[in-house]
Amino acid sequence: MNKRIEDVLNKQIKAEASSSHHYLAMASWAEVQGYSGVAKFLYRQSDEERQHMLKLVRFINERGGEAIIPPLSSDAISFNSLQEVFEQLFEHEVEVTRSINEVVFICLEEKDYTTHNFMQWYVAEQLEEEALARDILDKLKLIGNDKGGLYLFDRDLENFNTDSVANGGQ
Ligand code: OFO
Repeated sequence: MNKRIEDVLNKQIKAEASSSHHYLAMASWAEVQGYSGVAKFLYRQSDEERQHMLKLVRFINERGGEAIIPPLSSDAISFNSLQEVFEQLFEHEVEVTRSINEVVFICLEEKDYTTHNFMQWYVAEQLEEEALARDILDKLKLIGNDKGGLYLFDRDLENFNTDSVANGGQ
């Protein structure tokens, strides 16, 4: 496998692993705060990001490269509010979109059309995930500190079906 492609895909593995890990921390925080719907949504998002990572691991290994599973960062992850959780989630998604675009750019530079084709799934997925994150954040901004609004928000996320947004590449 082309070394430059292998390196940039391994960088993408790290980005997906980091998303999964952060969303897990967010889910656990939300659960402790009593936001069970938000927690359910975030646990599922975390699982999906792990699937995105695994899809890359298998792709690299099957094509003769070597996937690198990154170590966990020792940085503490903490949140003070639901709004902060979803601000961080949105920023994460924007960063992941940027890094996917970089992979696609390098695929074209290296004329690796197989990997370019493989990455199109991520491009489409990321478009939806970023839009969803922006939408959720906008809603939270409207709700502000209104307790009734936050209650309904939590209930909405409880029933949110992310399968239409992403199925983790399965
Ligand atoms: Fe992996 O799709 Fe979002 O980050």
